[in-house]
Amino acid sequence: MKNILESKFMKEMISAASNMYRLGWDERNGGNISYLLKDYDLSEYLDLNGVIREIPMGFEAKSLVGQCFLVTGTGKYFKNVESDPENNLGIVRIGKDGKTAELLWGFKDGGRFTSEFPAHLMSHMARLKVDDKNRIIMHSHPTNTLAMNYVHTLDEKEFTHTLWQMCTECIVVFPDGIGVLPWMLCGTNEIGEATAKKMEEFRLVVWGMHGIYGSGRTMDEAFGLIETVEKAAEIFMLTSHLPRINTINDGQLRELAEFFKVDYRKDFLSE
Ligand code: 2HA
Ligand code: ZN
Repeated sequence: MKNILESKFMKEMISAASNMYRLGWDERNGGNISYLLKDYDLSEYLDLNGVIREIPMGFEAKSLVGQCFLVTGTGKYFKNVESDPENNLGIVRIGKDGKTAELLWGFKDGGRFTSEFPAHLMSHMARLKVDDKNRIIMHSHPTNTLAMNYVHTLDEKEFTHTLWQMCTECIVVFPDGIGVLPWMLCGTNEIGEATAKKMEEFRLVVWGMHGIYGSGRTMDEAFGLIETVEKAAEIFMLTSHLPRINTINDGQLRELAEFFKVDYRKDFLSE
C-alpha cells in the first residue's frame, strides 16, 4: 500500500486548508472542503473493504452511491489539518442506501464529516449535472467578502457587477457570476438544497452574512475563484467610502469578456 499522506489529493487538501487558514479566511472551525476522489485509484492507498464505521448522513445522495470523498471534519480547525490530517480529515464512501457514509480513513478520534456535508454533497450533485469533471466544493469565511455583505445589496446581479468592476480580471475569472442566498440557518438540509439550486447556475454562491461556496474541477480552480472574489471585495471595502472618480464601465467589461472569449452573464451588465 502506498502512503496516503503522500498522495496528490491529500497534499492538495492539506495545502488548501493551510493557505485558507493563513489568509484569515477560516478562523477556529470555520470552513470546510470536500474532494470527490473519482480520478484516483484509492485501492493503491486503502483497503476498500475495510469500512471503519458507518455514519448516517441525514439526507439522501442517490446519484453519489459508491463515490468517495476526502472531507474536513466537523468542529475541526483548518489550522490543525497539516500537523494532524488523520484526525482532522476523513475519506468516506457513500453507501448503497445513499443515506450512510462509510468511513474508510481518518476521523481517528471518533469524529465525523463537516456539519455542512448536506450542502457539499447536494452541491456536488448539482455541479456534476452541469460539469461531470467537477471535483471540489469549498466553503470559507473570507474577511472582505463577508464585510461586503453588510454594506452592499445581496442582489446577485448587483453583487456580481460591483465585483466585476473592482479588478479588471474578475469578469474573465468568474464570467458566470455569483449566486447569492439571503441569511439562512447553516448546517441544515434547507441551506444545502438552496445552495445546490444556485450551483446549477453558478460556481460561486455567497451565503448572506456567513461566507461563500466555491466549486471547481480542481482545488486550484475552486480556491482561485474564492481568492479572486475576496481580492475584489477587499478593493470594494477599501474604496466604497471614498468618492469614486474612475470606474470600469459596462462597455469595457463587455470588451474584456469578448476578447478573452468567456461565456459571461450578459444580463448582469446594464447598458
Ligand atoms: O464548519 O463554516 O458553516 C464550520 C462552518 C459552518
Ligand atoms: Zn461557515
